[in-house]
Amino acid sequence: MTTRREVPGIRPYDGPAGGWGALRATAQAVRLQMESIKAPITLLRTNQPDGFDCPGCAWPDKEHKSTFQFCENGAKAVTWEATTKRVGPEFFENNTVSSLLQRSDFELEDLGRLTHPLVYDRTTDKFRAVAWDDAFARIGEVLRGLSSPDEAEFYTSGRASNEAAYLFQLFAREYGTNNFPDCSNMCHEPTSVGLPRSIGIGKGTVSLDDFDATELILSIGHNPGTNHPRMMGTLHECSRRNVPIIVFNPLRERALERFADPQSMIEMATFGSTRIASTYFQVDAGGDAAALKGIMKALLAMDAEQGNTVLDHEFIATHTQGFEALAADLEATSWEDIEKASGLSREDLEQVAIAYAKSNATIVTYGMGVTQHNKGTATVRLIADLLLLRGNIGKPGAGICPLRGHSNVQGNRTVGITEKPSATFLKQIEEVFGFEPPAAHGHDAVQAMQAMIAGTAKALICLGGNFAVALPDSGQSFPAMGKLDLSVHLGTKLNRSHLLVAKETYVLPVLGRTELDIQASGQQSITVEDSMSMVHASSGKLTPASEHLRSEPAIVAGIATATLPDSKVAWKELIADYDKVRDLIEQTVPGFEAFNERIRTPGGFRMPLPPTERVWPTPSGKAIFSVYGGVQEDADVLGAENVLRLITLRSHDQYNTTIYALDDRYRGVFGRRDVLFMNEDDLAEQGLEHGDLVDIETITSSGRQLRLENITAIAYNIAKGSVGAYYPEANVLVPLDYLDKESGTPSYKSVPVHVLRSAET
Ligand SMILES: Nc1nc2c(c(=O)[nH]1)N[C@H]1C(S)=C(S)[C@@H](COP(=O)(O)OP(=O)(O)OC[C@H]3O[C@@H](n4cnc5c(=O)[nH]c(N)nc54)[C@H](O)[C@@H]3O)O[C@H]1N2
Ligand SMILES: Nc1nc2c(c(=O)[nH]1)N[C@H]1C(S)=C(S)[C@@H](COP(=O)(O)OP(=O)(O)OC[C@H]3O[C@@H](n4cnc5c(=O)[nH]c(N)nc54)[C@H](O)[C@@H]3O)O[C@H]1N2
Ligand SMILES: [Mo]
Repeated sequence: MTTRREVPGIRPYDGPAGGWGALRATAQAVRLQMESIKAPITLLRTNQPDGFDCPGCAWPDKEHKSTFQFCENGAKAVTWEATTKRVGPEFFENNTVSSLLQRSDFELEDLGRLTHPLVYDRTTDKFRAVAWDDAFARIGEVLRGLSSPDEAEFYTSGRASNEAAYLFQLFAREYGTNNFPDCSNMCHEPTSVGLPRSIGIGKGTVSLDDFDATELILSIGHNPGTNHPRMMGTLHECSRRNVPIIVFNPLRERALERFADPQSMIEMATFGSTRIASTYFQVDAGGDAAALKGIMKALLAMDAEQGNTVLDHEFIATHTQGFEALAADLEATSWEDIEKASGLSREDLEQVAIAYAKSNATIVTYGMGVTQHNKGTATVRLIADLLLLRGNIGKPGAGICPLRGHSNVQGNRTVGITEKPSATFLKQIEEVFGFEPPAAHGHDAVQAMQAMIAGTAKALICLGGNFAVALPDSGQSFPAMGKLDLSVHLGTKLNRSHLLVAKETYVLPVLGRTELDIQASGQQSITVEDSMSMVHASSGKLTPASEHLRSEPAIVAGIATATLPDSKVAWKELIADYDKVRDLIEQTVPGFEAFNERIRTPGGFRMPLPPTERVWPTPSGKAIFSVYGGVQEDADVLGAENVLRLITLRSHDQYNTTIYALDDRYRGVFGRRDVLFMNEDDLAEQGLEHGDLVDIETITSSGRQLRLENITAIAYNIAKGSVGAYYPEANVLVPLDYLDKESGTPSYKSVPVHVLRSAET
């Protein structure tokens, strides 16, 4: 390799993921945020039977009663919330909103926990403390004054508990709208839309036990070392059993190559590590559909050659429909197109087909690398097709495993956060509560922002999240926040969306998941549903960050009572005892029978998943194969010259729009985030060198100019033609209308861009 110039903050990382580096980073997170005496106790309570659910990710724990599972990024999430830093009225007295907007996302949240309810005062350009009841009264007044309930948008972050989310949707539906933009719309919506069409339910079908019995794992488009760190323990165990793990990812992610388990005394003592991927395919960004079609095409060819012994024909005949159409489409798709679109060779894909044919039980895991694409829903369905071909759904050790994002994003959907509610759910609401909920479909996240840009949305109530920063095209999304009459944010820490003030803005500080929640009947717990449909209780243990905080359910109830004086819901009683909220969930949502009883057993219970028993809740009662048609997610822009595919991704030190620190250790980036990962050949073709300053420009169909300037291009092991930059900074480059039409999810991971040398300054 040629010697490269030194670029500040860029140093190759040669070790395995995990190991001592992870332990050091955990200690560092604790030191920066917490008193060292409290920290170990707090961390030990994470994911324990009587403790709180880790706010980090939705990966399950073995029955939620195992010994403490070490996880660096879980520790960061917990210490971020349990920090001793505070930001109170005095600080806001001394700082205008305009001045705060100059601070970085990292600096804003690093101010610490919010302590008082705040209202924006336009005359001083400052936030000041406000009494809870005054805030509720005014919010209620504005909401009652809108000319239609559909002028309000109700956003939910996947962090919200089942109880808070259920009350939130109940309030908004009684108020009169189905406008429920939620973070799922930016995340796993292709799963929620695609899987019901294929297998009848929009959730994964595997449990942790299946990983004990699996013979092959295909891991597509997710980065567990950073985003689902507790999954690394599972992958580590599988690898030690010699289960092949075939990875598809344009970037070489260290944790998918080698991992040292901090729980393993031997690996820690010997500085050893375990391979994770048995084979690593650097598929092109957006090339997964082509790759999946290639594997299936090879599989069908093998089946024909080997006397129909490769596919599970009995399963296909008994349990599925649409096989012929899939087979015909695969026949019509040429290897040439597959190779070109995937960036992988026919031989490679045939090898995967051989491994797949050999395995008696296969799991496919996938994340944002699959969903955040123009044809995300269609690609999710191809994953289901691949599994169905060999009967890999509804048998031990096999199944589909979408890696959910937020710790309760799946639960929110289950309890009614959806802009497209089913008729049965609405009927249940009407029967139990005696009001008629609206039936017309509401806005998802992108549509909500489009309505704000158009000026037709007037109020935005956010149950958590950083709405404007998470959405694409900041150049339009940021100013749209200012057009609103009212914005209300329930949050733990200050973020940019709070500062993009509307005519009136309230920031309402909430109790975090780690904190004690005491209501009239005593200490409360909430519930969450993990990626594998396990529902369990979570109870905070820490003293709240401030005596003025309220719980999310209590704040929702406060706003609801002020907005709907004649509400049919007994808000006060529900808040006094969350068991009563759960009783209502039980009465209105299927699968929650004996809810309160079952969450009192350690580990909780599993929501019904009919496909695990080969029951397919589709209209025909069968699992349904899909036809993708072609291999490209969008053929239009590919003809243009020098087009690169921009992937926007998370660093190791970030939680969505929350930036914990500026390092991305496993990718060798330290103290900075203004970089563009590029393949060496792409650098050379563009006449660039490692360390050069570049501007990135999106190729849009609308003619809108989307540009990010003065980013440092760095040579990286990434598929040729694909480039990578950090979210949320790169959101200025993502077009708002460039999305998967079936699910509405933005194509955050395949933005067509030009990369140009920055003008000399
Ligand atoms: N610590 C931490 N944990 C988190 C989060 C966090 O920000 N920080 N966020 C939470 C949330 S909300 C979510 S949704 C999840 C996200 O978890 P992931 O799904 O892991 O999300 P990303 O980091 O955005 O990207 C995942 C991977 O997709 C790859 N990729 C990009 N494009 C493609 C492609 O076209 N094909 C393939 N095969 N791969 C591709 C990228 O290289 C990257 O390795 O994590 C959750 N957990
Ligand atoms: N370019 C690009 N954009 C993306 C993505 C991408 O990969 N690329 N990923 C998308 C995905 S998958 C997602 S899920 C979104 C998420 O994006 P975000 O909206 O950023 O997600 P959150 O982590 O929910 O929001 C962070 C905020 O939640 C608040 N918060 C933290 N804990 C609590 C709590 O307990 N209660 C309340 N009420 N508030 C709390 C804090 O104030 C914090 O500022 O971003 C999407 N945007
Ligand atoms: Mo997400």
